Amino acid sequence: MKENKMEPMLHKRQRTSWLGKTIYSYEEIDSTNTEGKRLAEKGAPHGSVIRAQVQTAGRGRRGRSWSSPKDAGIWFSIILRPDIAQESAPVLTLAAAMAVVRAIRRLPGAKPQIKWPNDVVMSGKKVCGILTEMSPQKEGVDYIVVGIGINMRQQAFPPDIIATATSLEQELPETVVSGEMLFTAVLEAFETYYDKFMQTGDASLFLEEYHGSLANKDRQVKVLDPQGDYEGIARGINRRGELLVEREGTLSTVNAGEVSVRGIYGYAP
Ligand code: BTX
Repeated sequence: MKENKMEPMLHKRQRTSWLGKTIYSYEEIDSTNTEGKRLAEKGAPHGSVIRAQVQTAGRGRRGRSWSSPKDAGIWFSIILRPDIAQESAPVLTLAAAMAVVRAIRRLPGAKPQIKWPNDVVMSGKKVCGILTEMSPQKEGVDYIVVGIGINMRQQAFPPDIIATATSLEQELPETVVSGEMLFTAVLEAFETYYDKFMQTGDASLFLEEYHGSLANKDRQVKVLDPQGDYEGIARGINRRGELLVEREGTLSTVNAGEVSVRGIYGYAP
């Protein structure tokens, strides 16, 4: 199928019931999240997926960039239009991380874990990042774009991330990874976790499963808090998706922001 740089190919899928029924597929785009927002503003329906072979301006959180070389990974975004409170939106990042973990676990020998809130790691390095962006309205949300980037084929990374990034091919040199199968598996799994989320409006229906994949759990963490950084032991998440950090016998909740886990990405004071 021929794809045009400017005009997306539209694909229809069968294996999910509502997610990815329409897929906007680009050879090249600035960022699938940015395009997702543009399409959502024009009325693209719930469950639309935007995918690109290369992103020229892939984005992370807080203006950071996301390295997205051509065909080296799966770079895509999902448009969602749930009837939920704005405070519930961050749980979708957790649902997406669960979906990626479940899909990667299908690969023989793979042991992915979640680094709360938005990374999936293998051997302590980032193999996937998730960026959830919301368009609020007076009550609730207009739409949410959940962007997922999974590193697949990189054998090398730019110098600034070489120590912290990894790819499926680096982690599983013996395994032939099909990008299409992985992409489909993530969509199928995301649909499952999203539907659980919508039953309760929170993470309660996948909380225990989440804890089983949480790299932070019972580990020393450093919370970079605007009111002052502190360290403690991460004990898991609550149903709102907040991280529970124990310090001096009391539990604090961390609802967003930066959390370093000792031993992951070099936090080793
Ligand atoms: P983040 O802010 O948690 O992480 C961004 C940081 O991760 C960067 O500052 C850099 O240090 C590191 N990094 C950059 N590229 C990579 C990479 N390929 N692998 C590992 N580490 C990297 C994470 O934000 C959220 C990323 C979401 C990416 C998806 S791709 C599809 C969608 N479109 C889009 O523009 N973003 C999302």
